[in-house]
Amino acid sequence: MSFALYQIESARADGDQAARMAAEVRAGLTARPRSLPSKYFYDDRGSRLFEDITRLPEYYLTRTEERLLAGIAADVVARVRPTELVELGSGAGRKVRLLLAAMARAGLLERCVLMDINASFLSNASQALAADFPGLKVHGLVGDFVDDLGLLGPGGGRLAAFFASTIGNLHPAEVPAFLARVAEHLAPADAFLVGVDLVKDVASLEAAYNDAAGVTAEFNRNILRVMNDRLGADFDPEAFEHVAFYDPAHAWIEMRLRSRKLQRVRIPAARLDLAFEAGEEIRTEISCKYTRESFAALLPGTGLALDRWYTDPENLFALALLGRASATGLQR
Ligand code: SAH
Ligand code: AVI
Repeated sequence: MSFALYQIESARADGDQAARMAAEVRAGLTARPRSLPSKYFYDDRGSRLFEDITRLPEYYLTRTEERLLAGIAADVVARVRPTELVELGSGAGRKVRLLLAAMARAGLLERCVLMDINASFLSNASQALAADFPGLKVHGLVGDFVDDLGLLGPGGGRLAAFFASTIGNLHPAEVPAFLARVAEHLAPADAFLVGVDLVKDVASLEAAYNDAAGVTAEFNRNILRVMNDRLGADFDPEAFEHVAFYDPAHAWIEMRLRSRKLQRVRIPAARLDLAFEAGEEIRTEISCKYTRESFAALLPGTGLALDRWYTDPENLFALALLGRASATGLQR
């Protein structure tokens, strides 16, 4: 008889999380332009909608990254020789399997740590990995990869991964500090593998965020349902229109929700009573697109340096393998 080995830990108590969410939402919706933090897309419905997005014909990101990863997993494992794999923002935890399999083939696999803000997706993904990789110790961390990285503890034999171009959902000004915090949890021979969506023609970029089936629009509006469920708000999601466009000056896709009419919204837990004009918008997400140069420009001073830059033949997406700056011999 064999036991699936997995355990789940939470970064913070539910009450603390609710208070933080209320404060963040209040700050975002009272600022101009109004915004909501994109991490609040991901309740169970939002996470399922993201999974649906990954299968859309227009959304080239997931299939391109998965193919690329399948081709380089053995090379990455041979270079880093990790015994532990960490995935930040793990979602359904599918891609990580390609690295775990390569680690198992190399006789290295011991432990996997998944971190996500969605507790039930995290628990399902942890359980499934523990069942499918016998003997693997799986640790699920419910937390925010911006604020709760301390839960990871010190590195050593660690390969951390951040797929999907989720790094693009951070403002570029926040990325160096984020990378520096990741570096604090890596030992000198450890590494960080980061999925990066690349700058390309505007039509392909905009199609990926304006799919014909309307799944991205539902995903976008889901953030309002999350506000209703968790903060007692009375948003009518259908009274907001999905907007997504490429901003070449910032090299990011911006998603917004545009009020279809003059309307009033109450959010009791955030102590808000808001009036939206017809046409008024809430920014819900940025999704930054990089080149090798613009991504490399974020690294100096972070303690991480670019070791390998893997791309697909069409140059749609990249996986950047980052090592500790001192360990790769480059300047910090
Ligand atoms: N890694 C998966 C899922 C990517 S979707 C893939 O490659 O397909 C982004 C994931 O990050 C979601 O599962 C979401 O719940 C999680 N997420 C978003 N913001 C987060 C945050 N601030 N902290 C922790 N997890 C977050
Ligand atoms: C998770 N993240 C990388 C996705 C993206 O493409 O920025 C989220 C998403 N937003 C709209 N479609 C998908």
